[in-house]
Amino acid sequence: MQNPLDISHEISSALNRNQPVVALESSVIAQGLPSPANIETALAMEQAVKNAGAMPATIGVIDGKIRVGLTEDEIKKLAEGKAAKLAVRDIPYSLAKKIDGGTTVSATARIATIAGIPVMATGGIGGVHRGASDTFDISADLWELARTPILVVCSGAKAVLDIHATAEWLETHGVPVYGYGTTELPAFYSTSTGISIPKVDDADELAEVLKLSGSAVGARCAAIIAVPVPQSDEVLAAEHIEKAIHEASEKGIKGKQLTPYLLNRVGELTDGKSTKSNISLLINNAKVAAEIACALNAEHDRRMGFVV
Ligand code: PSU
Ligand code: MN
Repeated sequence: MQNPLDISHEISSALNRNQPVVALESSVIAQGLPSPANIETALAMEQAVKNAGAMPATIGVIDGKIRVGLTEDEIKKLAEGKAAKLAVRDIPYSLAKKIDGGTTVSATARIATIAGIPVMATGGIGGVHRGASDTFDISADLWELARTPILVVCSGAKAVLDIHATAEWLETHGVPVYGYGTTELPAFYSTSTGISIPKVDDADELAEVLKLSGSAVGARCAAIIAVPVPQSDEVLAAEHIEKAIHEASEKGIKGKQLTPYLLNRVGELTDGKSTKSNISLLINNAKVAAEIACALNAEHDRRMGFVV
């Protein structure tokens, strides 16, 4: 049987030469953003990674292959509105049945780790949904983060979630969350949750902490790097979010449809302001992820004695 993991030539040679690579998820292209903003944002995220000196590897499933390093045409294909939303458990079936799909944080984290890419970027991770004590709706992202050693650069958990319950879940499962220049867990479109997190000032300081995660406590899980949305694009959308959640429950929307429905509906209710904020934080997170990937590489080179 052929290996279903298909890493582009450019990315595998970058990894072999130990150059910085950043993995990017594609559920945000397939389900998270409206068209054509989804294609524009995916390409802008790749460009932001390149501008910061790293190589982007957007991950998705196309024609029965897990592609690490989607081409522009493949990104466009996932953006057409027909692609599936793929968490880790959905990948084998999508490969066997040749169902094209965008990978969520959970699937992207797992695939990136198998491919040897230590850093990924997204907008906001999935988490504990409001009302989860009745619905049990907790994103597969969380379990994956508890068992997959990758850095996830994001703006916290998505604002439509129960952020406090999500933060508790991460604490219980030992997944560290570091604030990138902030002492407060951001809330996706907005910067404030009142939840305190340890702050790192820059990529070099983070690289030092991560080195100690391995050497001091043998950490085997992910680390979340929480980056606030750029201030000029912050949106306070609490009432619109409540309304969207209420409508979703009235319409019986649940399961994997819920998050895309809420993001889209909040976008409509805020006249596109939340979508603009989402795009801004996605591009900024891609840039920060690249800076971190470069700092981790420099740290690695120092340890290997290449740089004194
Ligand atoms: N970040 C965004 N937009 C998105 C997502 C993240 O700015 O659409 C996606 C990620 O792929 C994440 C998924 O894994 O939403 C969570 O979906 P769920 O709550 O169904 O697990
Ligand atoms: Mn869910």
